[in-house]
This record gives sequence, structure tokens and C-alpha cells, in this order.
Amino acid sequence: MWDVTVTDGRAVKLRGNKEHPTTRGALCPKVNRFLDRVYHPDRLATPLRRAGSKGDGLFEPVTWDVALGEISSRFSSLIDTVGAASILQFSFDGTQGVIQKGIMADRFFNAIGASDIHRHLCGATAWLGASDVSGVPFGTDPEDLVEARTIILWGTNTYLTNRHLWPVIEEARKDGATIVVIDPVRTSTAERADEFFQIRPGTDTALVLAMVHVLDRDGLVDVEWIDANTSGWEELAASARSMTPERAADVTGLEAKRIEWLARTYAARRPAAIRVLVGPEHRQHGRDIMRAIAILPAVTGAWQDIGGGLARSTQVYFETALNYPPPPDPPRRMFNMARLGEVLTDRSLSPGIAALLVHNSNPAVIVPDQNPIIEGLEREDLFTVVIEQFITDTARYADIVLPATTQIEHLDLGIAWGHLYLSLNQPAIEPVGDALPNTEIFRRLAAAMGIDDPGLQANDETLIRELLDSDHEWLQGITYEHLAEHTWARLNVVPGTRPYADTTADTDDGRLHLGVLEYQAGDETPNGNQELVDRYPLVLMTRKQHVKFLNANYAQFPEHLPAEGEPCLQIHPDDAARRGITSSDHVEVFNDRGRLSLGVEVTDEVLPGVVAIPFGWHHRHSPQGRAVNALTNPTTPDHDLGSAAFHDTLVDITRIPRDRHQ
Ligand SMILES: Nc1nc2c(c(=O)[nH]1)N[C@H]1C(S)=C(S)[C@@H](COP(=O)(O)OP(=O)(O)OC[C@H]3O[C@@H](n4cnc5c(=O)[nH]c(N)nc54)[C@H](O)[C@@H]3O)O[C@H]1N2
Ligand SMILES: Nc1nc2c(c(=O)[nH]1)N[C@H]1C(S)=C(S)[C@@H](COP(=O)(O)OP(=O)(O)OC[C@H]3O[C@@H](n4cnc5c(=O)[nH]c(N)nc54)[C@H](O)[C@@H]3O)O[C@H]1N2
Ligand SMILES: [Mo]
Repeated sequence: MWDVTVTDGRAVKLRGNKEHPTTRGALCPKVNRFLDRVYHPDRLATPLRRAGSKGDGLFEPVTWDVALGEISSRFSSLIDTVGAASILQFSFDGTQGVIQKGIMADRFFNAIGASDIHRHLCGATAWLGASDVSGVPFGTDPEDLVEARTIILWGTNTYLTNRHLWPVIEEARKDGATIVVIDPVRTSTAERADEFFQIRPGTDTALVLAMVHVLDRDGLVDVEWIDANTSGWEELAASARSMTPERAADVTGLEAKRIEWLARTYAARRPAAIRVLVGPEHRQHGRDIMRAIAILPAVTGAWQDIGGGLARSTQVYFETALNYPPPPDPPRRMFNMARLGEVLTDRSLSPGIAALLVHNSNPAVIVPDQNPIIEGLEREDLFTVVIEQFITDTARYADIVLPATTQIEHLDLGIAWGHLYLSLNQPAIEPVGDALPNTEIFRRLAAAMGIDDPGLQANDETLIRELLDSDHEWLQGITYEHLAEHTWARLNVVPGTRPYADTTADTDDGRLHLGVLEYQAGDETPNGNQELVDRYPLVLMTRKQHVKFLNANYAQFPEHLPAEGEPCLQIHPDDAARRGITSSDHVEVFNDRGRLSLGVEVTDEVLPGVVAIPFGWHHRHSPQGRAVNALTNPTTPDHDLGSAAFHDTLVDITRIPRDRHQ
């Protein structure tokens, strides 16, 4: 929640709203200098048309009429000839504001019947895993974590990625909470933990099974709670019987006695909370891992304590309460967004993709298996439109680029994944240059195409009023007028509500589902496909790592780069020594999908056998003109509904002789 000071129409100061219970006046390092972004000389201020080859980044300014006229005629002729399904909408999380993210864009593409992608790269697999246990997966209110006495930050890098939760963690610690971190990497969060479990990547299900084994063996499960609230306990207990702490130690690399400690502490030191976001979901068996984690509070009955249970993304609360539009009827042709490269290069698709419109996303950087994506974006017969604030690695390939407003220039309704406050984002300044809100761009495009649907001319305030027009109890009293006056409001979830203790699971029998649980190694992991492991012996993790990056965003600004000024591969001293690599070297990292040259940081933050490259750097930061997703695994589990197996990626590396790197 931001307050902006404006002098003579220009924003001069931006700070966090002091009254807001989550941000408490503080911003995170990414957006502290947001105004530099707004007024940056590279900010897009007019529509652009390509004036060079695809990817050159050469453009000429054109008027909105010319740009929208060209898009309209290209789209209309495709609709008349091969059909609207040849047009692909690709969008993602560039903004968390509901209407600028997609409400009007979706209306437009629904009206013409274009193809679409599931916006599933972030959180979908975590959702599926948790919902296997509890149906619609509501979780503990993160504010209630202050009450907890054990907090397990399980595969989430809270200190970096969820900075506004950190004061809550510290407050709980002050009151006696033990902070546990479970992560394959010694992250900045792990450095601040009381107990750090540096687990082998992707082996968390084995750890959970061993914890259940100990709880069952030592009589630490809550039998009464299990009988009254769950189903499938016998099957789960049987699954855990052979996973002794010793066996789990072999799989996870953790010590058996520490696994015992973790199980006993989790059961006894209450309230006991687990916090997750998306890290472990980005694996072939990510759904099993997220399900395994969600099983633990159901076994110990941790849900019974205020501040106990599982605190996950809170987005599900907003999705339940707000009046989101129903899915389109007839349904549109859908693809998993992780398969973009395949979709753009598949000549057998009928109809094939002939036009691509990207908004709120930078697929050339953020989607796994980058090389086929670039091959697709280079296609001369693909008409690409990108709505952006800057020329990104995706926008460089566009035929038309349209300039979008930033958060301080447009109206929006803000939801959250870290708390339960809804906010009204009101524009503080007029749009910079000729930039327009995404919503307005689609209203104008619809008009240019002569689409006669009043819903496509609804203004932004109407779109927000429609979303708030819900009789859900959590929105009682939260009207547009209320938000206009107070800026934010907490959903009416009664503070201290204990999900699944005060409420019932939304499963067929109203119980939390346990059942058979099995640890499986992903194909592209050290215990997976042996032929692949022989060729590519190192596991690559590509996590969010820099405090001033937001996904693929902000790496365009030199003042946001970390001190090393280039992306560096982190490698354990043993692996480095074996290959004669030091921190002053450069290396080539490669697998069947791609190749990248990078600097090196020799560090025991990563385990032997694991290497890590920070996510978020741009194409120009490597000599190959590619970013780290050139190497990553696009496998999408769960019948194409899940996220991608980014971190189940095997690579090898070679040292680059010094003279070759100059
Ligand atoms: N500074 C900064 N903050 C951000 C973002 C950013 O780009 N930069 N992005 C925002 C977005 S979009 C999101 S979704 C959130 C994500 O927030 P998080 O989920 O906290 O972040 P990630 O880096 O995706 O993953 C968290 C951790 O999971 C670990 N991990 C990976 N595999 C495994 C595994 O198999 N087991 C276990 N136990 N851990 C594993 C990684 O090492 C990593 O430290 O962050 C948000 N906040
Ligand atoms: N290897 C690897 N890959 C990952 C991840 C990882 O951890 N590792 N994380 C994944 C995750 S969790 C996520 S969420 C995705 C993020 O994927 P994206 O959502 O695509 O990434 P962002 O860089 O956050 O935002 C994309 C663009 O949106 C633009 N933008 C911002 N606001 C607006 C607006 O109002 N209008 C328009 N038109 N554009 C706007 C920004 O300028 C930015 O270039 O990446 C995923 N990819
Ligand atoms: Mo995300």
C-alpha cells in the first residue's frame, strides 16, 4: 500500500502507508525507487512499430490509431480466414492488480474466441497439492503466525521474497518461537533460522514420511483429532512404516537424529505452523511434496491452535470472496504456459499460432526451455504484440509494442498472497507520455475491431464495482465507496479463525484426506534417469536471489544489479576443486536444452552436487544472449494443469579458458 506525494502533476515522493497493518510504512528494496522506474528515460511513452529484424529492438513511434488499426486488421483477417484460435493471449503476474492484470483483456479475448494459456507457472501445483488434502486450500492467516511457537519456513525464502512477513516471524521468535528453515540452499532466510535443515533437492516427501513414522511410532499423533477430522490415516501410517529416520537420512542427506528432533518439536511445541509458497512446487513431483507438507498439520491436529496449521498463499481467500467472471462459454483452446516454445513452433497445430499478444509478462525470460520460445518469436509469419512499460527481451521481438501505465497512473483493485487486505489503488498522476492502462487498450482495440458488446466498454470503476458485487460474508460492508474512503479493508475473515477446526474441509466427506504417500525421485534428478545423470551430473536450481529484482523485472536498471554485476553460478567448493574452478573463473553450463556462460561463486551455500544460478537476469547478461531458463525443465505435471519443473534440471559445466572469455 503506497502513498504518493505529487507536486505540479509530478510524483515526487513514494512511501509505504504507515497505517497498513502488513506494510507498516515500509517498502521492500525492489520498489523503494519505484519513481525512478516511472520516469525512467527508457520508459515507453508511445506505441512503436518494428523497424528492423525481429529481435533487433529497432522501432519507430506510431500513433495509437495506426497501432490499433494494424492490430485490428491483422486480427480480423486471421479470424475471417483461419479462425480466432490462431491468436494466442499470453499474460501473467506483471501486476497483482485484478483489473489491469486481465479482467478487460480476458473479456476481449473471450469475445473473439482466441486461444489462451493457463496462468499456472506460479502456485498452481502448490494449490493442487494442498487441495488434495483439504479441498479448496484455505490456510492460516499469516498475521496469526505471531502466536506460533514453532514456525517451519518450508522451501520459502521469507526474508527475501516475503519481506513483510519477516517482522511477524521476529515477533514470534521474541515470544519464544523456534524458527526452522528447510531448504536445499543456505538462503538469507536460512542464515537467520534457529535450525536449518539443508535438504537434498526434491526429497521433502521422504522427510515428511519419516516425520509421520516417528510421530506414529512414539504415539505423538492426535488420535482423537484424526478420528474426528481425517480419512486415510491407516494408509498413510502404512506408507510411513518403512521410512525410518535412518532411511530418510540416506535420501534427504539430513541426520536421522535431527529428523527425530524435527518430528518431536513439531508435535510438541505448539502452536506449530508451517509456511510455504512456491519453491518446492517447481518440480516434477511438486504436487506430492506440497501434499506431503499439507498432511502434517492434519496428523498432529496443529490446526486446532490459533497460529498453527499451514500458512500458504492467501490469494484463495480473495478468489472465493470476489465476484470473478465465470469461465468463458464456449471454452477457449488452452495451453500450459510452460509449453510456449512448443506451441509457437508446432507446425502440426490446427490452427497454428499466427498471432501472439503478450501483456503483463516477459515470456522470453520467465518460461522454461527458452530456446524454442525464441525460435517461435523469430518466426516471420508470427504477428506479435507486446503491451509493456519497457522494451523487454520479449518486446524486442514484437511487431507492435504498446506503452502501458504503471501502478501510480491507473486505477486497480489489489489482492494479495501474503495477507487478507483488499486495497483500492487510485492513480496519483496522469499517465506518462501516451501510455494507457491495459484496460483502456483493450477497450480501444475492441472498438477498433467493431465488437459490439457493452461489457467491452465498461470503465475501470465499473469493473471494480462488479468484482465487489458479491454477497460473500467476507466482503460485507466492503463497497467501492468504503475503499475509496479508507483505501484498504481486511476481508471479514474473523481474526483467529482456525481453518479446518472452526471450519470444514471442502472435500467430498468434509474430512482432511491423508492416504497413501510415496516418495518418488523426479526423472531429471540424481536418483532419476541414470543415462541423463551420467551425462549431466549436477542439479541446477534457479531461484529468486537478488533483493532488488522482481522476477524478470528491474535487471534493466544498473542500480538494481547486485555488486558482482553479472550472473554467477554458485558451486560447492568440492565440486569446484574437482574441476579446477575458482571464483575468478568463468564457466559454461549446458544440457540438451541450452548453454550459458557465467561467472562463478564458489560457496558452501549450495550442497555438493547442486549448482545455482539466480533467476531474473536478462538475455544481454550472457554472451549467448539467453537467460537461465534456456536450461530449465518445462515438464508440467498433473495433466498439464501444474506449474513447471524448473528446479528438476540436470546440467554439466566446463571451465572457460581465460583467453577465450575476454
Ligand atoms: N526479491 C524478490 N522477491 C520476490 C520475487 C522476486 O523475484 N524477488 N518474486 C515474487 C514471486 S512471483 C513469488 S511466487 C514469491 C516466491 O517466494 P518463495 O516461494 O519464497 O521463493 P522461491 O525462490 O521461488 O522458492 C523458495 C525456496 O524454495 C527452495 N526450494 C527449491 N526446491 C526445493 C525443494 O525441493 N525442497 C525445499 N524444501 N525447498 C526447495 C529454493 O531453494 C528457495 O530458497 O516471491 C515473491 N517475492
Ligand atoms: N527459472 C525460474 N523461472 C521462473 C521462476 C523462478 O523462480 N525460476 N519463478 C516463476 C514465477 S513464481 C513467476 S510469478 C514468473 C513471473 O513471470 P512474469 O509475471 O512474466 O514476470 P515479471 O517480471 O514479474 O513481470 C512481467 C512484466 O510485466 C510488466 N508489467 C508490470 N506491470 C504492468 C502493467 O500494469 N501492464 C503491463 N502491460 N505490463 C506490466 C513488467 O514491466 C514486466 O516486464 O516467473 C516464473 N519463472
Ligand atoms: Mo510467482
